[in-house]
Amino acid sequence: MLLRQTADILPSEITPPEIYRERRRFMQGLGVLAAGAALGAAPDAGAGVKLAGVRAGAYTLDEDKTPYKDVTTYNNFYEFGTGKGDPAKNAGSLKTRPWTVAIEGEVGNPGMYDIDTLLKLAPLEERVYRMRCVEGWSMVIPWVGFPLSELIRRAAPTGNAKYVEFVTLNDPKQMPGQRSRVLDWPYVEGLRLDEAMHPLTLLAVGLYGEVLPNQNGAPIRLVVPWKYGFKSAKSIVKIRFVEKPPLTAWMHAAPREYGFYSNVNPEVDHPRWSQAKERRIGEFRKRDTLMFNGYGAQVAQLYRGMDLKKFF
Ligand SMILES: Nc1nc2c(c(=O)[nH]1)N[C@H]1C(S)=C(S)[C@@H](COP(=O)(O)O)O[C@H]1N2
Ligand SMILES: [Mo]
Repeated sequence: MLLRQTADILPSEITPPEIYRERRRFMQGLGVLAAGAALGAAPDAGAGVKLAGVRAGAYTLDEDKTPYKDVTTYNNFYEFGTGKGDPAKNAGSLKTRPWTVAIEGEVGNPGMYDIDTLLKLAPLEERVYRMRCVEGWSMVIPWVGFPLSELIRRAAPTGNAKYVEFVTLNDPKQMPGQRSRVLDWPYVEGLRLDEAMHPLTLLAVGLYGEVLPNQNGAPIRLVVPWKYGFKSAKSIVKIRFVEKPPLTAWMHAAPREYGFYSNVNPEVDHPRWSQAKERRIGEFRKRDTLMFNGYGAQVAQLYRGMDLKKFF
């Protein structure tokens, strides 16, 4: 079943395939693609393809953006290896078309969305967000996407939907890192329904105005800027509405170290290291990590009355 697909389509569209192919032929003529392959760059279909009709979003930042090069070559995406450079090197094997996202569970409108329908679900916005990895590094990334709430509204959660589960593709043929058992695949993440509905919570389909590179979670990934980066699940194939908190991949792997909430909090250390400071990629001197990654004015009320040391 498809969800109100025609009524909600808006004129924001990706570059038509003819133009993309023409550009690719042009670049092939120049030897650009061959050179990229020789350097081991991921031959991902998305790289360099502009997204059309992107509006300036409601949230931006007065901080320098992390260079595109760093955003796309220093990654965590264990499905393609555990080294920071592995995703850029290996994610070329991910096929992002055709791609469907299943909407399941406690909703009035379950169904399958084709990725190209999803791209037209709501106007695409640029959102410049601070991203903080639990490992202690951070970046400022200009994402392109739309609020997850747009999709949730159409899914029409029932009264039993209290949490939302996000599931990444599970296919070791395309994701060679899944042949190793570092995590129990597929990668699963979760949010409380009110966190998922929060206007800051984004479904990202691009960055720097272009289609999302595979290593950043193409064709569609979550972005939750006030939580540690691992909450922002990549290459999503399923969004499930449930009554109980989902068992996330990291909670399953190390329950003492990773809680369900995982809000950025300089006062609650990881059992093996401090979370008080961070290194912004490209900078030398460490910065103080901000409560809720600097988004406290927007999100602190979601956690009023909760002991954040207990609900880490
Ligand atoms: N499916 C999946 N999603 C994932 C990860 C992963 O290994 N697999 N890594 C997470 C972590 S730890 C971080 S910090 C961010 C990194 O996103 P980026 O590489 O786009 O900056 O992706 C998150 N999403
Ligand atoms: Mo991370």
